[in-house]
Amino acid sequence: MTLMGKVAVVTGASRGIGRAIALRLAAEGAHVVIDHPDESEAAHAVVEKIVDTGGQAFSVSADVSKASAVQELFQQTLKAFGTVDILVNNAGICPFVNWFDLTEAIWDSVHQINLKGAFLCSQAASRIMRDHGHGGRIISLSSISALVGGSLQTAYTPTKAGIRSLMQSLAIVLGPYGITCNSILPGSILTDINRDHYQDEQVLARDVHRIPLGRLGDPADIAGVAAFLASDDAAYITGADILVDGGLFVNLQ
Ligand code: RM4
Repeated sequence: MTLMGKVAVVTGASRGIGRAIALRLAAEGAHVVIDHPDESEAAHAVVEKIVDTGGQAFSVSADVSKASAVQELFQQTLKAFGTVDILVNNAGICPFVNWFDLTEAIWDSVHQINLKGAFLCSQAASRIMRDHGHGGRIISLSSISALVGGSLQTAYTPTKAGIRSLMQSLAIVLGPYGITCNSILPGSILTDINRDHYQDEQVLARDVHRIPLGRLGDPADIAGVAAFLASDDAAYITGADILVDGGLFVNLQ
């Protein structure tokens, strides 16, 4: 129970990695706000799971790419829980698309949600953390794709590199307020974001073969790292990134 009474906002928390992080932070005693794009049923199920196990949580449908929706998200958080201690920027999309088929609309939607969403939420959360004077944690889901390319992810990989860089810059700006800013870089974690992509058995076998630990990651593999970065044990870590990829990145030959 390393997060007893802390208030956490997790974006994109109705499923996948965001859901796993929300459940883990709640298990550590945090009050959790489940942000979701428009998946009320799934988000409510996460809330129910937390409340049924004695935790406190509620869900908000907020498109993180819209400043007004982000303001509303944090207003509802303040109204319900009085502050914000932890922000997890998890919301993200990753359309797998051929470079020559990539449209402006697809590019814009990926950048609006993944990178602009992290900007808007981090600014709103850090204003509250600064004004309340109790420090805080900003944890952003970057990716192994911040470090390497993806032939079908040409709109997506720049956003993940941008998120990692944003955390590095915010670590400088927000350090004086006791707010740490760090990135988690997942490798290939099986979730809805890539489930269709991995329907191709050959693609799945190729990727698993390259992972020294011999399996795709599970959202729970990420949740524990988020809980650590949110805890007092990570008080002196900021501007850092933690690769959670089963060894995929280092396995060149
Ligand atoms: C990650 C990495 C994974 C992919 C997800 C969607 O950055 O590229 O392989 O499945 O994105």
